[in-house]
Parts: sequence; C-alpha cells; structure tokens
Amino acid sequence: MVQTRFIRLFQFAVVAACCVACSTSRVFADIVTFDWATVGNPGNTGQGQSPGPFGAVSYNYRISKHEVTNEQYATFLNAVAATDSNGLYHTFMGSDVRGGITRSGPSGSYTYSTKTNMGNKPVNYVSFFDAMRFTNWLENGQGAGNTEAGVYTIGNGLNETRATGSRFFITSEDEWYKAAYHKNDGVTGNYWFYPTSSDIFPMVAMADMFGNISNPGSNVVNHNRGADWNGRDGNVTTVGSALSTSPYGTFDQGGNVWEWNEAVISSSFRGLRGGSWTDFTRILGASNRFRENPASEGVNLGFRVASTIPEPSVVLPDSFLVTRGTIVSGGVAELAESDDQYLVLDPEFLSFRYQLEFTVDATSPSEAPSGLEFSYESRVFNFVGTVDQEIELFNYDSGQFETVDTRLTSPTDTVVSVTPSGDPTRFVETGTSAMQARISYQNSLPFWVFSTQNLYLPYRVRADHIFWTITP
Ligand SMILES: [Ca+2]
Ligand SMILES: [Ca+2]
Ligand SMILES: [Ca+2]
Ligand SMILES: [Ca+2]
Repeated sequence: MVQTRFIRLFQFAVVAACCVACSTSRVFADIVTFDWATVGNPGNTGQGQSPGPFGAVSYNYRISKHEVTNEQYATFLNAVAATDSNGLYHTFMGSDVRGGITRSGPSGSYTYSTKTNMGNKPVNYVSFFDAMRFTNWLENGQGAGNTEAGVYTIGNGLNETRATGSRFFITSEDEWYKAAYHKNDGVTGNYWFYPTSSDIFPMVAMADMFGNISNPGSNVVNHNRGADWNGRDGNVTTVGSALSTSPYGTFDQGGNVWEWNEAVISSSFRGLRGGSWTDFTRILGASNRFRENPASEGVNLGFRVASTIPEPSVVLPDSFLVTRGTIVSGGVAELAESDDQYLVLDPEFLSFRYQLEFTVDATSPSEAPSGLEFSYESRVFNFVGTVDQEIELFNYDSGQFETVDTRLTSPTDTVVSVTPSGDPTRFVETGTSAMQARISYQNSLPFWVFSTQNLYLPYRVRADHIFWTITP
C-alpha cells in the first residue's frame, strides 16, 4: 500500500507540474470581446416613420448588447494610438468628469487607462470617424490591426460604405432600429415606440455613487438628467445596469449615449438614434431621427457595433494523454472520428487504481471565440455499481481546470454536449490558441470485484468523437 500511495502521489505531482507550466506560459493580452444579441426574423416589414420605413432587415445579424465601453475603447487606444495621429483620443475624455479615459506619457509612447468607476460606462467624445476606425480594427483582428480600411476605407466621413463581406460594422439605421424597436414576433411590422419593449414613457434612471442605475426595472432609461453622480446633474451610467431590454436583448439603445449609425442624411450628416442621459423622454422613441457632422465628438455621443453571425468551426483533438489508467486500444484518430472506433481505457491491474482519467488537446481557430461547445461520446462497460463522469476544460485565466459537466456515465453510447456559461475566451490560451479538456471517471466501488464465477473489472470506458465547436 505504501508503494501504491507513492505512485499516486507521483502522478498527481506530474499533473500539477503540467498545470503550472500551462498557466505560467500564458501571455496576457487585452482583447476586446462583446456580448452579442442575435437579431433574427429576416425579411420583417419596416415601419413607416417619416422618412422611413425603418427596421426592415433581410438577414440575421448580431448587435452588441451594450454600447462600446471606455474599457473596450481604451484597449483599442493602447493597441493603436501610442502616437495618436488620427485623433482617436479626445482630451475631454480625461478632463471632463463624464469622460472615462486618461492618457499619459509622451506622444509616441502614449498609454491609456480608464478612470475609477468609468471602465464600464459608454465611451463618449467619439466621432463617426472614431467609430469607423474602431470597427476596422476589429475586422483586422485587433492588436496591430489596420484602422484605415477593412470595413470602411476612411474618406471624408460621408463617402465611406461598408465593404461587402465585413464581419464587424457600425449598424445601418435599419439594423439599429430593428434591434431597438421591433417586437421580435416573426417577420411582422410590429414595433414598440421605446427600445425597452414598451409604448409607455420609460422611468428616468437614478444612479448610485458608482454610476450604477439605482432604480433598475423593465422600463427604465438613463435620460432627462436623472442619473446624478460624481457631482454632476445627469451623467453616463454603467452599461446594462437599467436592466431594461429591447425584445432582442439589447441594453441602453435608449439613452445613456447617442449611437452613431451609417445613415447619410442631407449629404452632410451621419445618423444618430436613441437619445442620451440628458435628453427628454420622447427623444428615445422610434420616431426620432437625429444627425450630426461625422466629425462631431460630444459628451453624449457614442456608438455600438454589430456583426455577421459567424459560421462555427469544428475543432478535433490533436493529442491526448492518459493520466490515470491504461490504454487498451485506440489513439487520436479514434477520438477524432465518429466511426465507432474507440479509445478504450482500463484501470491498471497492478496498482489497484480504480479511477480513469485522460486529457485531450486541441487548437482553436479563434483566440476570442464568442461561443464554445464541447462534445464527446462515451460509454462505460464491465461496470458494477455506478460511475461518475466529470468533464473539465482548462481555464487559462485561473490556471486551473474548471468543471463544466458531471453526470453518471451511460452503459450505452451517449453524446454529451456542454456549452459552458460565461465568456468562452477563458478556455483558449492567448498566444497559442491551445485548448484542453480533462475527462475523469470515478467508480463507487474500490477496485476489483469477485463473484462466484467471475472476476470483474469495476468498469472499462470507451471514448469516441471528441470535438469542440468554436464560434468566432
Ligand atoms: Ca476622435
Ligand atoms: Ca438631475
Ligand atoms: Ca444609447
Ligand atoms: Ca472514433
């Protein structure tokens, strides 16, 4: 028994050392991600607002649930504005209490930080040019990505059009309007007047000392200077903190900050919709269409981005490691293919180990996936009693495996598909795009079982067709 214990401890030590190596090799880099709302009902009817109709969209798309935040915009500035030759930063972001980003260092080495309590507030003092450049940067993969072309080839602010095939964009006026007001009830022409799923005046939001809305509800909007905090009569508030949504699940399309859209109005202006922290209630409504010079950078001007719905890709395992138990048959090919060829694992006879465990490695095509699903087919056989199965994914933020599913293993072939909650980027290693899953089995019985005729293995496990589905 002493020897067995020693072997077990040694194996745990090996696993632990691997985890430490995995976590310390991570290169931490800031990547902007979004919570997306999917807008379906393609082919819906528009609404006849003058000079509309607005809101008819013939395709599915995603729109960010929130306005672009100071934190997201500061990440963009730190990536591309060490020398801010395009005026992406506005000094009022730093000097005005309602702005959220400070700049330090000399030109050529500028760095940007969000102010206390301001990272989760919408960015303001941004022009339509700034919004276009931010979107180009997203399209070009962030980091050192180009800001001058990709979606919008920067011109005079009025002559840019969205490039065909773009994955990220500022919303068209129809895309914005549909996400804000359409009732999400099929391909209808039914719309609410306010972007809170309501035809009734929204309540005026109030704020606590951190800028969170303190009277949240189903029909609350930061407008009409009700959100008084940080010494100001009306101010921006934490995105989403009103808890009021459009039927598609977007927050703050009414109020907080105005949001740029692509519409060119009267040959001189770009479109704005939704009103802001300072505007009267009716300004939030569907009938109100506003416009500004595309170079304008006001204290109540912001934006949100939209995106195509990306095609998920299937990622197959490229290696695996049995950390407890022995391989009876199979290899990576058996794990990768849904062909009823299996990786089969046994407990080891001599060491009396009765647990089985293996890890599987793969590489994601996206370092910042918006969605991730892990799927796996398995069964247990020769079993006596019950066998618990645990699926863990390696969390590169915490440096530890995170349990994403536990259940009893089936005695017949069973596919388990798990979509972990929360931000899936934690399961992809920055810099390498590595992913790792660990699958463990634990029998309720200790090791070997004798009956009158037979000696049983407590259980044997077979695993087939392991894969990840990654949505970029
Ligand atoms: Ca600017
Ligand atoms: Ca007030
Ligand atoms: Ca807004
Ligand atoms: Ca197989």
